[in-house]
Amino acid sequence: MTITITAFEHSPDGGMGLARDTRVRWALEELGLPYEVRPVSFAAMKEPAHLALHPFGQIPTYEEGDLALFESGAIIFHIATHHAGLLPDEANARARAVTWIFAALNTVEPPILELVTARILEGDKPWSKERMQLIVDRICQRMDQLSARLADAEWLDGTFNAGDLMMVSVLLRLRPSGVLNGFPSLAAYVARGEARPAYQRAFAAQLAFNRAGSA
Ligand code: GTB
Repeated sequence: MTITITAFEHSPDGGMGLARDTRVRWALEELGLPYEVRPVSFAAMKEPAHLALHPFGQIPTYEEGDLALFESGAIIFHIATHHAGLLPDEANARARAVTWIFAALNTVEPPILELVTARILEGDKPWSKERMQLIVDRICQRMDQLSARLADAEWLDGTFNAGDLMMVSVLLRLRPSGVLNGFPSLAAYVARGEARPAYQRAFAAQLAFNRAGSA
């Protein structure tokens, strides 16, 4: 059955790979699963046809036969549980990998998103600088804890799995702020993720897609 995902028709980042279709593409590339991408404009995202797929009018979505999913975490969890290669076989290791997916989305991503939102929506407020510093402090606390856990390991728990894919994807969003540079072991961890051929293919595909869209 054909897998179809949705992506921005024109990503605001111009193809830097920060929109969340990239992480879904990455998971599909890791598993060698072919997929199609349907571009969606900002206007179309809020139209009934797309809202039927995604109640919040966002990308990415995932369609395969009768199944329609939204939320990048749920999509990657679905892909990883239905195809071998992104989750360990051993039950406890598998549960720990799933824990890292949740940790990336629930514990690490929120303050990173808060920083992005504060920059875009509150950057002109008189209190913006102080608020931004508070958010950066919260992010740094998480980065300290994460780098302590990663220590000298290559990946978070044994071999690369969907937990690392999600964590690297979340940390990539932090890079434009420069905060990641303060955590060399995490910057190296992200670079290891980016160096994976599947990530490279996913990144190149979304870049080509964005360039074609803006041509
Ligand atoms: N929790 C959902 C998930 O994980 O799938 C969040 C989905 C989401 O935020 N989608 C965004 C979206 O559709 C795109 S990825 N936004 C349009 C809207 O809400 O109307 C977030 C994103 C957007 C832009 C950049 N960028 O340009 O750098 C990076 C990330």
